[in-house]
Amino acid sequence: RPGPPPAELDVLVVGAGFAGLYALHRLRELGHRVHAVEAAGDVGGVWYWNRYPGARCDIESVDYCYSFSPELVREWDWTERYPSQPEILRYIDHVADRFGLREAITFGTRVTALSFDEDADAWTAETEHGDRVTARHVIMATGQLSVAKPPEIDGIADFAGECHHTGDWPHDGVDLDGRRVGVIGTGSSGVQVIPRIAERAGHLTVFQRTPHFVVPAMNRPLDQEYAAELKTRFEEYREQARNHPGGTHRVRRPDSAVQADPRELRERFEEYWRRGGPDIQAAYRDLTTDLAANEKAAEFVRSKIRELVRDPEVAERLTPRGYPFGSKRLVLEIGYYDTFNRDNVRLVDTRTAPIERIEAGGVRTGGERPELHELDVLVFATGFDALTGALLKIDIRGRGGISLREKWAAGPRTYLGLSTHGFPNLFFMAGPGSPSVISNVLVSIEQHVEWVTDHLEYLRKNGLRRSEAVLEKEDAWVDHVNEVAGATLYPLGNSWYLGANVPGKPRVFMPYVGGVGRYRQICADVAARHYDGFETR
Ligand code: NA7
Repeated sequence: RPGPPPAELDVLVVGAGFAGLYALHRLRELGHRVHAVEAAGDVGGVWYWNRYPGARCDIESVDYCYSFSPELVREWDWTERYPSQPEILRYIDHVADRFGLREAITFGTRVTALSFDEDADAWTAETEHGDRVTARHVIMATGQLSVAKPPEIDGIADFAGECHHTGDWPHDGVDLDGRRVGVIGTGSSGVQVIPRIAERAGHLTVFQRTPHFVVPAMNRPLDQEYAAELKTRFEEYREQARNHPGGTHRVRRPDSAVQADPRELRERFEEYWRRGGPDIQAAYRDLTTDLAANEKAAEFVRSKIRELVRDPEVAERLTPRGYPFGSKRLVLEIGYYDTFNRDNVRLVDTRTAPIERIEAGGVRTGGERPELHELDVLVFATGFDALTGALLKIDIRGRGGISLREKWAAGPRTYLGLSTHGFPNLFFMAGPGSPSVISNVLVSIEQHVEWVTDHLEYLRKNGLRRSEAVLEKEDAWVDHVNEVAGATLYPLGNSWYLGANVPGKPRVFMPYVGGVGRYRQICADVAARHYDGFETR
């Protein structure tokens, strides 16, 4: 284990993924005494842990990158439309080297507790190794999808074979060749890993609870001429994304799917399908807000599944119904549907054949035809305790010893997704109540880091030691987050956006879907009004 973190800091950064690294870099440039503590053995955050075969980002590489350094933009070349996990990790590795960040990071060390000392106006952090760090401010860059959530099924410990979660994949890989493999979960991770396992396994059993809406990624080598041209105007290109509702360049077509001529509708959806990627959600203006319009897109995807999957019964099992298209995050595929045309792959629908327990030999399902699915390797692609999981894993105590776990027992409450009343000088990157998880997260992360570091500069210049979100402003923000979500179809999907995948987690729609550009403007206005809504002293 490397040396412990410094005992006294201006700012402690927790986490060394995309957000933590940029926060560390910017604060160091501004002359703060700053250091990061990271549980993993190296930089990368989710990309350090999610090493399963097929792991890939569902945001295009030319967008899934930092923009703060023009030199970095110029010197890095992506190779594919959607970047693979190894390529993203190489990029982050390059960033860490280029800006000499590793020397300011303590790896292999988990922060276990944080408590605020009101007299000192400072936080004390404790780590799993017994280190104690005092810092005026703490930036929580702990990730939105960083706490892997295994399924709650009896008997997992009895399984005699190997068992792995996609979000915590062994670094030396898993031997899949010729083996009997089972995958539980068919969200983004499942849809990525399933085709890659099917190519290698002797037999693959896929356990599906809810069919997701899955559309082609149409991944391909990145057109290098296009990439080079983009570099010549990258700042302008990125500025457009910063002011766009999704932090992207997606153009929402202005007409309504409900009024469209059926043939034209089909042709338009086909065009988006061929192009690949999630832009199909913007094929008509009302797909995310109007159920009848949404159903047209849903019906199109269902028709594609019937075309692509040879066995009609399997196609039917893969067909999503009963919730709106796009209300769970749209899943991008590379060879997913075709996997179910292979002889060595079987799809088990756990709604009709529920998983009863895991046994030494495999997975036992019930229903009309109870069965033991014998397996050598079991893969959980069951998702994450999203947005709040990593924050609530740490025992965070604010003013008067109040605990964040208690404060958020009925769901997270933040002001701007950046901070929470009762916990001064504590800032969240990509927190609940921010648009990050529903946007190009790199655009959101840069905004969070820049806003918070500007705020810390403001406090320093004005000799202020404490900044705390005002309760009424926080309440108003939570109401606003709910109000804008309520005007969309998002809350109708049983997704991790709502905490629905974690039994017992409060059902609260957590991301801010009011738009990245609008959010950015709100945050800028707050700053311009001397950080209105923050009580400083
Ligand atoms: P997701 O999207 O939360 O998907 C998890 C999948 O696991 C989903 O299909 C779940 O079914 C399934 N699941 C979870 N628990 C169980 C149990 N107990 N039994 C059967 N099936 C289960 O996680 P991902 O890792 O795929 O993706 C997360 C995000 O990462 C993604 O949106 C991208 O932004 C990147 P359910 O739908 O809940 O019925």
